[in-house]
Amino acid sequence: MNISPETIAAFNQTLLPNHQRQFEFLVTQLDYQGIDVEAIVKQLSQFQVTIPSWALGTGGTRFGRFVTGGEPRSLEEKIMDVGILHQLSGNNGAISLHIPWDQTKDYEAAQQLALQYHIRFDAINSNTFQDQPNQPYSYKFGSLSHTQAEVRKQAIEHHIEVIEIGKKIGSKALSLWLGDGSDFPGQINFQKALGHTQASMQEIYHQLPSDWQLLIEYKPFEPNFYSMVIPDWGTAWMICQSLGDRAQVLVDLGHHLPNANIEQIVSRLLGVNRLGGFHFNDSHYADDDLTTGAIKPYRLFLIFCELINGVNQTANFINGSLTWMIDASHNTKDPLEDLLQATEGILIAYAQALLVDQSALAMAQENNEVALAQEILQTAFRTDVRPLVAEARYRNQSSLNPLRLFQKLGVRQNLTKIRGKASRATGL
Ligand SMILES: [Mn+2]
Repeated sequence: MNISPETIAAFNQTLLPNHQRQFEFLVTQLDYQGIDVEAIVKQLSQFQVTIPSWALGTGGTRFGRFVTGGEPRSLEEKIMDVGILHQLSGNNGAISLHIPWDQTKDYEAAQQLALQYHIRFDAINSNTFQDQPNQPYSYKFGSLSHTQAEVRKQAIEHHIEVIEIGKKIGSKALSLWLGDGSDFPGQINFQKALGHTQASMQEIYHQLPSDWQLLIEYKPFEPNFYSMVIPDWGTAWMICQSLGDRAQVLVDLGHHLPNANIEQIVSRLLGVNRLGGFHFNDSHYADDDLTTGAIKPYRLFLIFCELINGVNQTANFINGSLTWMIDASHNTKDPLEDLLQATEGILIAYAQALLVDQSALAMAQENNEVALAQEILQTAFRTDVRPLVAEARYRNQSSLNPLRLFQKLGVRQNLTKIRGKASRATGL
C-alpha cells in the first residue's frame, strides 16, 4: 500500500486555509519575541525518528494480546508500514530491526524495498532475553552474564551474527539491552555477573566495524525483579568506559524508577560524551511503553531542553550520531496511529525546546533568578507549537494532519483486507 503525493496534496488543500491562519498568527507572536521561525521549521522538517519493527503490531501484556487486524506478517510488510508512516509524517525515515524476529532470506531485497520508501536501517537489536527453537543452551539464568562459559559463548556468537546482518543492510549501531539479572536475593553473585558481562561485551565490541557504535541500554527491573545486571546509567557508563569510545549509553524513558530525573541523566551523559541514543515512550508507573507525550509532556520537553543545551556544546544532534527511536508497545491502540501520535508528541517537545531563550535562561541561572528561569521554560512549553510542526510536514510534502489522513483513507481497513484479521506481527 502506498499513499501518493497527489493524495496527500489534495488532503492538505482542504486543511490549508486554516493551517495558514494559525501558522501566520504564531509567526507574528514569535517574531515579536525575536525567534527565528524559519530556522526552527527547518530543524523540525529534518528531524527523523526511527520506528522499531516490533512496534508495528499489537504489543500485548503478560495477561494477553488483542489483535488489531492487518498486522505486518514479514519484514517486507514491516518496511511497507514504516513507509506509510514516513509518507504521512515525513519524520519517520528509518526502521530498527530485531534479530531473530526480523530474519529474512534476502537482505538485499529488503534494502531495495526500504530504498523505495526512502527508509534507512537504524541500529540493529539483539535478543538474548528469550530462547529460540533449537538453541543448544537456555538463557533462563542469563546470557552474557551466565555462570557457564558455553552459554556466554552462544550469546556472544548471536551478537556477532546480528552485526553481520546489520552490515548487510547498512546499520551503523548494535543496540544491546540485556534481560539478565536475578529474581531472588542470593541467586547470583553481583560482581561475577557484571564481570562476565563486561568480558562478553569486550568480545562483541572487538567484532564491531570501526564506523559502528555499541549502544548499551539499562533498566532497573523487569524481566528480573530483584536485580538487573545493568540496572542504571551508572553501570552502563562504567561498562562503556571499559570498552572504548564507540560504546555509548542508550536512555529509554521507561527504564527508570518512578520520579527519576531523566533530564539530569541526559545532561550527565552528554557532559561525558556517552549519550548514544534515545528510546521514546511514556509511562505512569514503570515501563508502561505508552505513547510518547501522552502522560508527561513537560518532562519530555525538559529532556529536549537538555539535549539542545548539551549537544549545542558538543555536536549537532540532528546530523550527529545520536539514535532516536520510539520504543512503545501496547494493547489497545492501532499501532500505526500510536506511532503517528508519538512522532507528533516528540516533534512538539522538540519545537517547544527550540523556543527557549537560551541566553536569557543562562543569565537567569547565573543571577539566581529562580522565578525568571522557571518562567522562561514555561513560556516556551505553554506555546502551542502545533502549527510549526504541521508547517514542517507541509514543506516535506507530507500530511498537515497525518492521523486524520490515515483514518480518512481507511489505511487499517485496507491492510486488514490484504493481510487478514488474524495476521500477527513477528515478535513477542
Ligand atoms: Mn528500549
